[in-house]
Amino acid sequence: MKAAVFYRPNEPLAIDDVDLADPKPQEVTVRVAAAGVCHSDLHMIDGLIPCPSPCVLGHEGAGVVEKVGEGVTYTQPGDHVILSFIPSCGQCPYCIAGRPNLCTAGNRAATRGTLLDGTTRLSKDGKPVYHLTCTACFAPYAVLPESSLVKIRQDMPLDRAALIGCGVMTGVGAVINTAKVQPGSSVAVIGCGGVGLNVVQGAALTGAAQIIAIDINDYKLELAQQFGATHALNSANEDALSAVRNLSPGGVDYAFEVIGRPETMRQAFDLIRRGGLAVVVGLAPAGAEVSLPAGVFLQEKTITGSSYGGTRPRIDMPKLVDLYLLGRLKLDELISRVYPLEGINDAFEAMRRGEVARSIVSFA
Ligand code: CND
Ligand code: ZN
Repeated sequence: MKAAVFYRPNEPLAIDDVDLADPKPQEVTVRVAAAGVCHSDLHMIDGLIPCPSPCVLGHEGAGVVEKVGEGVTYTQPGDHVILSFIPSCGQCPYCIAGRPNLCTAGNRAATRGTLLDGTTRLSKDGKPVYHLTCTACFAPYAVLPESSLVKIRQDMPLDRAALIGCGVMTGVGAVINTAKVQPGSSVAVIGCGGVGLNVVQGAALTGAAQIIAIDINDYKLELAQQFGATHALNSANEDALSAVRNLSPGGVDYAFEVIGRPETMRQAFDLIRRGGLAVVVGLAPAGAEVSLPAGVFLQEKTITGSSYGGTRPRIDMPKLVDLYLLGRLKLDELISRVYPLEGINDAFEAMRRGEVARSIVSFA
């Protein structure tokens, strides 16, 4: 089959023929319907975050179960599923504590680019090809661990469902699971791309009173207002700190960094009030550090990261599907463009130029 393969940073992905073996025990083959284009993959293409090579990218997807390996009990052929980009072993202390997004084996496999047993089902000319985050969904078929699948209602359109696989879950989850934003609070969101717009809509869902969208692209700020932002600030033209202090004296209750830059992570910390919470969602380049003003620790501010929106995928994702089907979660508005697999590099260029909320690759 054709797949989008990463070989080296700072090069377009290759649309190459790769082989996909049958699922082993506890694994499943999924026919991918659609895959969203997320900036994490672009960070790898840009060489900011390490990526095993060669590797089929794509970590935001949904599809239909085609085949199940021995011992699979959760799913059967024909099921509609969202692909979760962190599998879970179900047995480590994190999984037992209800934090499968931190699963030791799942995170190890996801970054190493293998399935949970340390091997790959993808290959080319008999040599292993890695599966980004066990999903590798920039391809018409994927083999995943059973624990990477989340069954969803059959009446949910699969291209919309794909977005829940990363951007929507990561953004809404950062608000609901990680920050637990309270109704009536003030929220700043720095970076309103595919993930940040979902932080904005997550904040709107929780009933935040003030949602201040910050970006350097006016188109993203317009989108953020459609997604529930009450204020929009272009930080290329005005100083975000003083503008936010004017809107929310003393600082906001919660600030979210959704870009992946140390400067804006620091900005999120500076924007919160005493006792406030800053949440880092963006992925920083490998080796980057953030410095914090030591004099303000007695202000009891908190800064934390949010991996995959702190999700327990099989609990949260079906709820997001229900909210969409009830008309309470915006997904249609996120899909700016639809590309065939061959257009994947154009999709990343459009993201780089800031032209899209999200693009999807469609295999329909
Ligand atoms: P996308 O490119 O769609 O959005 C980034 C936004 O940031 C754009 O709207 C830019 O205009 C804006 N921006 C860039 N620089 C600045 C700046 N200096 N000040 C203000 N705004 C700026 O990216 P995305 O939404 O797909 O991804 C955002 C980050 O989230 C990225 O780092 C990605 O790797 C990360 C992420 C994290 C997780 C997780 O589990 N935590 C999962 N997926 C993606
Ligand atoms: Zn992502």
